[in-house]
Amino acid sequence: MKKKLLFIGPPGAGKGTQANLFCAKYGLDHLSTGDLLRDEVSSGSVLGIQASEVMNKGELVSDELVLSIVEGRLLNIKEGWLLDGFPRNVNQANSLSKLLEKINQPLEAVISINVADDDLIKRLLARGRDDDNEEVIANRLKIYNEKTSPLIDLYRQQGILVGIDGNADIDVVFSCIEKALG
Ligand code: B4P
Repeated sequence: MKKKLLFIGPPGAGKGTQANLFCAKYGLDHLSTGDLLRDEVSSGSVLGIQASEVMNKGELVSDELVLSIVEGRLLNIKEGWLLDGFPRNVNQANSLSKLLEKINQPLEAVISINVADDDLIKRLLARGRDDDNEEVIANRLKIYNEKTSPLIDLYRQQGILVGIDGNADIDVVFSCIEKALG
């Protein structure tokens, strides 16, 4: 089983859902920038307050903040890891590739989870987090299409991209991911 992974996909595709299941079963460290940022927000720190304003508009938090969080965590992981929701733009992807080169741990596979926009919107509205309302979801999808989706081609060119159909029950999607990484 591959152990240095990245899950990518639009908001609500199920990156976090699948990453939690995968890490629990295979003992990988789960690095979700969304969760780490929400922890920062809950702590009430100055950085958390700034991040919360950005997240509640559906924008991307600054690369500087996200990179410092990821770098600190990745440097301390001994076994496998799964990046969930990072990188989200070309600058973050370039920084990640330099960091992975430095620690000599190349990415082994990128799982791209695909779900139709209408279903994404339904799922997120049903979840109802602070950043899950119609206006903010529309902005998150726009930013995903503009800034994050170009990374899919980048990883395809590197020969490590696997596309997964996310329009199915959670356990069915999970089995497809396991099969792809086995
Ligand atoms: P994230 O926390 O990464 O969340 P997400 O993209 O909205 O959701 P995800 O795809 O993980 O969906 P989930 O499994 O929860 O980002 C939130 C915000 O943080 C961003 O907008 C941004 O502001 C900031 N941020 C994060 N990373 C950043 C970075 N690198 N740089 C800058 N800013 C960053 O699933 C969603 C719902 O669907 C759940 O309710 C789930 O139960 C349901 N679901 C999942 N799979 C399903 C299935 N197969 N069928 C039916 N429902 C399903």
